[in-house]
Amino acid sequence: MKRNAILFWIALMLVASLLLGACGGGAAPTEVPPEPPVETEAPAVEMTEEPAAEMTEEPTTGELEPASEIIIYHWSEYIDPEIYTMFEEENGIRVVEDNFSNNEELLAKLQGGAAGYALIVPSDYTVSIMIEEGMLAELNHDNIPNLSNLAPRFTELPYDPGNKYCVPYQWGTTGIGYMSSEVDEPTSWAAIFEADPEAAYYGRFTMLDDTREGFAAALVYLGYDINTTDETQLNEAKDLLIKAKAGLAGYDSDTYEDLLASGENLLAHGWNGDFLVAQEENEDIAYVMPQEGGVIWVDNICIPVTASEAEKLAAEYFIDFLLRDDIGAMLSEYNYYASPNAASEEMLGEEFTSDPAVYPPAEVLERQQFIRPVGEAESLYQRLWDEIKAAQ
Ligand code: N2P
Repeated sequence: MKRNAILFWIALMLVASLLLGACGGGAAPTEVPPEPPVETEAPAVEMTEEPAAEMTEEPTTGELEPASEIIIYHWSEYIDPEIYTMFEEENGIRVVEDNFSNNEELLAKLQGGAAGYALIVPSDYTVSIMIEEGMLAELNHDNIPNLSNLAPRFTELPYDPGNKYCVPYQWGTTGIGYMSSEVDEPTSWAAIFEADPEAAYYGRFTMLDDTREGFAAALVYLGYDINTTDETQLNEAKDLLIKAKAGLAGYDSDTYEDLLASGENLLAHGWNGDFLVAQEENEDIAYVMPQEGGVIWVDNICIPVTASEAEKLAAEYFIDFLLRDDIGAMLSEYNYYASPNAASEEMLGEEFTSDPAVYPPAEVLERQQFIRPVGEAESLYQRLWDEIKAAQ
C-alpha cells in the first residue's frame, strides 16, 4: 500500500510537471500533500473482468453493429453541439445529452442504478472511485486508434494507467471569476470567506454547487490539505462555508458564468474555461487563481458497465471521434479548457496554449492540488455539505 501511495504521488507530480512543461515552465511542483491516499490505485475489479482485449484472438466488433443512438451524461455546456452533428453525419449515430452538475450527482445517479448511459464524464478522483466500485467498462483500444493523439503525459494518469477505462477529455483549474470593472482582483479566497458587507459584490456572488470543490476552497484558505479527513478541520471549514452564506447569492455550477456575463452577479467560484467563454460575451470578466492555491483537475470520458455491447461500440467510436486532431481542437476552442490531445494542441496553436488562464504558468500551477478520493470520509464530507446547504 505504502509503495502504491508513493507511486501515486510520483505519478501525480509527473503529471503536474508535464503539464507545466506544456506551457514552457518545466519546474516540478514543490508542494506535495503530506498524506498520500491508499485507495487511489487501479481497479479491484480485474478478477471479474474478461481477459484484456490484446490477449484474446478477436476484438468484440466482429458482427456487432454500433447502437444508432447513445446517451451521454455530461456537464452542462461542455461540448460544441456541432460535434454531435458532425459525428452523426459521419457515423449515423445520434448522441443525446443529459446533464449533471457535479461528480457527486453523477456518482449517486449511477450508484442508484441508473442505466441507459453509454458515456459519462467524471473527474479524476471520481474515476478512481468508479474503477474501484467496478462501475466502468474496459475500453477496447482497437476501436480507438486516435488514442495515439494523446499527449504522453495523459496516457499514464495515476487514476487510470494506460487509459484502461477512460480517455482524458479536458483539464483545467478552479478559481474565481469577477467583473473587473466593479471588483478589485480577488487574489485571495478571503474575497469569498471574509467578504466585506460594504463590497459591491456582497450578495452578488456564487459558489460551485459541489461538495469537494466547496470544501477545497475553504480548506485551502484555512491552510489545510484539500483532501483532509480530519473531522476538526472539516468542521472548521464547514463553519467558514456557513459564514460565507451571508453574502452568497447561491450555489451554482451550471449558470454562474452567464449570471456574471449578464451583470446579475459580480463574482463567482468556478472553473477557468467557463469564465473564459463568458468573457466573449462580456469582456469585463476576468479569472484569477487565488494565492493560497486551489484545485487542478482532469475530466475524463468513460463508458459505464451498464452500457450494452452495441452502445459500448458506438461510445468507443465517439471517443475516437473526439480524439481526432480537428475535433479535439474544436472542443477546446468552444470550451476554453486545455486539451490532453497533442495533435489538437498543435492545431490550436501557440496563442491558445500560451494563454495563462488556460495553461497556467509554472509558479501558479504548482499551487494547485488534485482532489483525491477520501474513502470512508466521503460520507462525512457529504453530511457536512448537506448541513452547510441547509444552514440559514
Ligand atoms: C463545464 C465545466 C466542467 C468542468 N461547464 C468541471 N470539471
